[in-house]
Amino acid sequence: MNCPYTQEQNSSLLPLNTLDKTGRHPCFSFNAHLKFARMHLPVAPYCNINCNYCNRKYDCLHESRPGVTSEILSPESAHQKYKFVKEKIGNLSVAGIAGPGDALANWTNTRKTIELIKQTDPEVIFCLSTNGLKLPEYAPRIVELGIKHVTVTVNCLDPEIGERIYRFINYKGKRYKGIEGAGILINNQLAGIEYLAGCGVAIKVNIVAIKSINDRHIPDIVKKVKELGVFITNIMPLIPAEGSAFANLPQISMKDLNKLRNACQADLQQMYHCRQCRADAVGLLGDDRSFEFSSVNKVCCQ
Ligand code: CLF
Ligand code: SF4
Repeated sequence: MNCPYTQEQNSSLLPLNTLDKTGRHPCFSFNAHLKFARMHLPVAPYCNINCNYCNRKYDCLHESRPGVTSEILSPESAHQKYKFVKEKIGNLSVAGIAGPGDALANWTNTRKTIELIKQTDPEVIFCLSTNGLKLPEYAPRIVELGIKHVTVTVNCLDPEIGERIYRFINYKGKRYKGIEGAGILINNQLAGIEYLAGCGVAIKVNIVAIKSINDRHIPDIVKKVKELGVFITNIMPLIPAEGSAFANLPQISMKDLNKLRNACQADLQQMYHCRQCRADAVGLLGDDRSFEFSSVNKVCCQ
């Protein structure tokens, strides 16, 4: 799957109109993360796969991890909220769609939200986060919409490892499990990444490090996605979420995680400053203000 727009790109050859934005993106640029804020618009409730580490039912304002949000917004309310937050946070540079499900499994909402915000703020950087299953279908539309920053979570290249991480995928009206499901997911992720990178989109690959399941395989993932033109990888520790299949798995230690990141840094730029944000996070990466801007005024898990 090759991008029809440009012949060849790689991370060091991102076009200037992408690189200019990357310098203001707090996740893609370490230097930007203390200066620029991001806002997640939780307009994507559905997901088309089932990762064993995910539990989106657990909504808690004290909980900070991907998949958690206090409210789901329509594209129109997300647009209203964006305008409100932009007035209060002048250094807001990124509008991101990071769930709580999958941005591409909710494409109508995702596209509409981006179109509405673009009319108000043509300078904002749009950012999408996806499991990648629908990338072959939507990558051309991502490019057409002018999105220059995309994150794809790739936890393995080998379907035999994948069947231990993904319970199932729902694809083109059918449910696939085991090696077959993991194989389709991995193929789609890699094809979509190659296409987007070829079109000059900056790609970050998130990798969830899961002890004794994929941790030793991670350097191979980094090498492979580098070949495909990925800009940066973000190796994150598993958060054993209550109620998920991996609730009782041990977490990788920060020492081992950083060892892994340092080893992979020899191949490709690594992200060290990820905060594993909520799907409705607002503010600087290190200063989540989502509670301040949530219309759901409740406190849970006291
Ligand atoms: Fe959001 Fe993700 Fe875009 Fe950033 S988060 S969609 S790339 S704007 Fe950033 Fe948060 Fe880590 Fe994600 S700190 S979890 S890497
Ligand atoms: Fe949960 Fe994201 Fe996996 Fe979907 S892709 S099951 S939302 S972690």
